[in-house]
Amino acid sequence: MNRQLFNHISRLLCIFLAIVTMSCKPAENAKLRTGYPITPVSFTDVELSDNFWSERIKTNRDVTIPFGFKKCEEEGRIRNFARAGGLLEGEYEGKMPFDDTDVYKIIEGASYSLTTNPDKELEKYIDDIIEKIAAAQEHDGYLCTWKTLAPDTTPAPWVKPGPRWHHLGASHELYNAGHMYESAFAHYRAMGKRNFLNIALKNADLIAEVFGPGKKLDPPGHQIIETGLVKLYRITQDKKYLDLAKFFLDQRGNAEGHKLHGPYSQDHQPVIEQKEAVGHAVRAAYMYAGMTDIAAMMQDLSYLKAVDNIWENVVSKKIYITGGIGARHGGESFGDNYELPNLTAYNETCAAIGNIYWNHRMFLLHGDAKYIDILERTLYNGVISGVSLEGNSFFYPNCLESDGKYAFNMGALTRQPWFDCSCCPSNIIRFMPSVPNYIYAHRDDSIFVNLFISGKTRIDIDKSTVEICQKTDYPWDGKVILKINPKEDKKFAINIRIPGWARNQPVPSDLYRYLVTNKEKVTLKVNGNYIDLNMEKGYARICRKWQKEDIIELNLPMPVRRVLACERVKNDLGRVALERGPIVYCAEWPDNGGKVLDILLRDYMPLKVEYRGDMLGGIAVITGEVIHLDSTRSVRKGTTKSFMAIPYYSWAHRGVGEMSVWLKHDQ
Ligand code: FUB
Ligand code: ZN
Repeated sequence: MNRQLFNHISRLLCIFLAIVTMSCKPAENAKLRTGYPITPVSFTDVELSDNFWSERIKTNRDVTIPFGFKKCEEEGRIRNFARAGGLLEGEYEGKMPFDDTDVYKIIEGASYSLTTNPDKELEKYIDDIIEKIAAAQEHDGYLCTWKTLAPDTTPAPWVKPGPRWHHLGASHELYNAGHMYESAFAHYRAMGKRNFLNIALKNADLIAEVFGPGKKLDPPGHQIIETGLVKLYRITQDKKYLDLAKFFLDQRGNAEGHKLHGPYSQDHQPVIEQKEAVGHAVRAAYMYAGMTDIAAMMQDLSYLKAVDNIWENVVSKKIYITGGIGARHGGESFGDNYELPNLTAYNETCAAIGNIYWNHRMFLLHGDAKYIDILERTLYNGVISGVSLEGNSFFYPNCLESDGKYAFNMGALTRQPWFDCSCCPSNIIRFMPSVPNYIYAHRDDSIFVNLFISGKTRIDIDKSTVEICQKTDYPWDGKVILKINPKEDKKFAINIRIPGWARNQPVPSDLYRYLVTNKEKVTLKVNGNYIDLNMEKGYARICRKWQKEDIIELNLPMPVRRVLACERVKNDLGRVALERGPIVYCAEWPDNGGKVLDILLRDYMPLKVEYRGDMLGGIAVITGEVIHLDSTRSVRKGTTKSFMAIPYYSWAHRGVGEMSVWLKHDQ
């Protein structure tokens, strides 16, 4: 080849490589199309200024993310990548076949966190880990450090050693891949860099070569690759990834081509025929999220019908009042309909997070506030209970009752700093910075205000931009002020969610109900004038020509509510729970003379609310009087004592002892 031609080709190659690896602006990446009729406003366009979530997100950034990376360093998760890549000598160190996923999940959380709080050192640290991940990737794209380093051994007794793709029901190879895609998507979206994304795409290309019609037909034992592949499709618009996601889902329940993994892995029946939530709850929640993606993006009516059916089943028979799902420790699984024990409730933190991912998608598909009601209940209760206020200890299961003796949290009676299987801490890390994603959404000329959290946002609708500034003390107070600033006078609709709890409906089913109907009305004002609530699918819809500085004032009365469960929930019979606004309460031993399981709360006993800035990071407490039942007597007699309930998420910060969400009650 002559020198000139060589130089010319080299120049072209350089330009090509520059284009391929070029960073786009993070903000542009953040707006990747979802394929849903409704588009969420990206967290990169939402700036929080509240006291509740900002604090938690900051703790996640300052404490939990560095803590998680440190644990991954200490326990060899990062060394595994270096070893698999030949950068370091040594063996696989993990205790689980999916230890790689914790690193991916922490990179995901850290990437989101970097968009709001740039930090060059952290960015460089992540890039260094990505180099190790790249080194660990085999030439054809395969990536799973355990299989590369020690295919003939097993990190855990329940998974069989063997070559690639062996024992897929338990090997977690495709689960590893799915978390990698989710993380690479987040990293690309947040940082605009392709270094991680390229690894993910190469791996997905391999998987698309190996699996598919006429090739390997096994679906993974543990879902998540489905939503991960959909995200790769969103970036690349390469339909092969979307088709592969659907293929994996379609293979479930199809015994031709693989031995069914069974109900534990939701592999007992074709997914489009499934009506009841069964099996391992995290697997299920991720799968339902993936199915909702397929229903929306491929406009597949059979998938739509299936997710609608399963959702009805969960919401009317299988969800805890905290939004937790997955009642049983055995198999980390859903129980039977109405099987919702309190002391032994499993409610894995990951399952609650999965429930949020799923319900958000259901909202984006249907535009109904009932999905956000479930999302909000889960967010304020069943998810954040999973991490301590200090951000460095965790619940894996989230029980609704403690006797101070049953070691429900992987052998411990309270939160633990980490677990051999650390899926829950790393899921908290990846989820927390994305909370601002769930506040606003838009469709055509309509804006949705879903959550009440102080801050500012800019929303592009119908070729224009609207700024919204939200002020509220939610979840402690139900007053919300929204200042609307369209770029120019413009007619559009603002749909403000009126939470189910403010409409006398704790959940969108008859699983739970309030003891007494609250007669106080939700009110709405525009520029100081009361307006009627024009309700549509759980939203008060205000359609008008908006002008700069228009003000909406929403008032959601927040009395203390007593909640009853439907009679078929045996464990809650004769019991009452307390709620205020979106917060579920519990009674804990330090506030109630050391005991709470003997409490009887009479229905007529008045309850008060008091904000205590000095307690548990600042909480509204509920106080009153209760009877502590005398266990030696058969009749309901006992001693009247003062009572205090605290938000459920804030329990277990003051030592081990009794706690209960459901308290005995009578009239
Ligand atoms: O199997 C991977 C993760 O570990 C699951 O999602 C959790 O339930 C835990 O078993
Ligand atoms: Zn978990």
